[in-house]
Amino acid sequence: MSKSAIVTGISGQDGAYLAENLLDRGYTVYGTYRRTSSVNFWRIDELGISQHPRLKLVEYDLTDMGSAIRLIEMSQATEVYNLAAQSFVGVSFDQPITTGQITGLGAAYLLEAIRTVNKDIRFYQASTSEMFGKVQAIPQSEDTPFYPRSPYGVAKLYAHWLTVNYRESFGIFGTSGILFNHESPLRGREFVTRKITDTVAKISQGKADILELGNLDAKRDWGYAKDYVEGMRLMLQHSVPDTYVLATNRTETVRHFVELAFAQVGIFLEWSGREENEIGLDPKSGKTRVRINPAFYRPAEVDLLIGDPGKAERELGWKPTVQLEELARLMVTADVRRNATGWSF
Ligand code: NDP
Ligand code: GDR
Repeated sequence: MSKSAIVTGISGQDGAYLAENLLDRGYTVYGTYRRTSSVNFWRIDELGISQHPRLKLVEYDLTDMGSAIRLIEMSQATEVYNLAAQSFVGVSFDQPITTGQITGLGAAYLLEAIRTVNKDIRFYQASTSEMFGKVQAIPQSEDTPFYPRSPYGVAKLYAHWLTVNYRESFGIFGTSGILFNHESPLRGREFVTRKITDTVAKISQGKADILELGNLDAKRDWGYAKDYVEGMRLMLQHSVPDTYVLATNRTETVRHFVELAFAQVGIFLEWSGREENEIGLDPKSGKTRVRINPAFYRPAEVDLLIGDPGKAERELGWKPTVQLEELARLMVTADVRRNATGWSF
């Protein structure tokens, strides 16, 4: 009989790639989504798996204990990947309580259901480098102290520690993956890389004039989402539950990613001005293509993230395979194609 796994947040970037990965390996995947008047499955449609006979789409409320128990019972799953979350850091400052309920407590309902129904189920919690926030060491590893800088980071820290606590208190196979930023053509457009690549594609086709951004100096360790979902899978195949960092160990500024993306369409930006007055100019056309909009600044920023994936490399054999230059190319290419056909999510 094929293995069954639950993937919460099937409509998101990682949910879609993880489902694809597990289906390819013969799993039956129970992918959960939230009830809305019109559910959007564009990512699993784009991957061509939405009609897969072993993909079961299940409506699921992350904050309903009964739903959690029924989901675990009905699916007979042996692995649960908890990916669903209010995952946008910026929004969490405006919606801290909802973020806590979904991103934090959402994990608690699943852990309680596992504890109640079947303690042998393996649980993966989607933890984040945002828990390091105001970083206490460079690079950040599993041993670096946490200091979250947003309600999102705080909520994720609750879910992380609860996973560790259920491991230690109840012997549950609870594993926490502390993943650094990972991107792809399936990234949501509210996140900075995809906002950049989508706008660059539109500018290259005369469909937009300018890209407005917040803090260009923030530094992130960006990897490729498909590599990272494989890391999640490997964590649940390991002999013992644990905590692992997945990262590339390279950090770059938002400004650098902007340059990489524009270069893909033959625009080599020149920067002038400082801070809120900084602009990125296309010297060929003489047009300003990048401008700062303070509305995109955050009340508290995470300035620099760079992860040490050494433990995952040693114990899981995991390695990132895609460099940032290639990632920018993949994303701009996808957005150029989408925008050319008038389709753009
Ligand atoms: P996405 O934002 O692309 O996907 C989030 C998923 O959660 C979507 O399926 C979304 O559904 C669902 N969701 C959001 N709010 C609710 C809600 N109220 N009830 C039910 N479902 C909800 O995130 P990613 O795929 O990028 O990330 C996956 C997980 O990994 C998240 O938990 C994220 O916080 C975490 N993470 C991500 C990193 C990254 O760089 N991508 C790095 C580290 C951690 P809908 O489509 O309906 O909105
Ligand atoms: P992040 O990703 O907050 O790191 O969280 P995001 O892409 O939103 O921001 C990265 C950095 O870019 C700066 N920035 C902007 N960000 C957005 N979204 N829009 C802008 O216009 C803009 N201008 C500058 C931000 O200030 C920030 O410094 C992501 C999410 O996927 C989380 O769920 C995940 O946990 C972490 O990555 C790891």
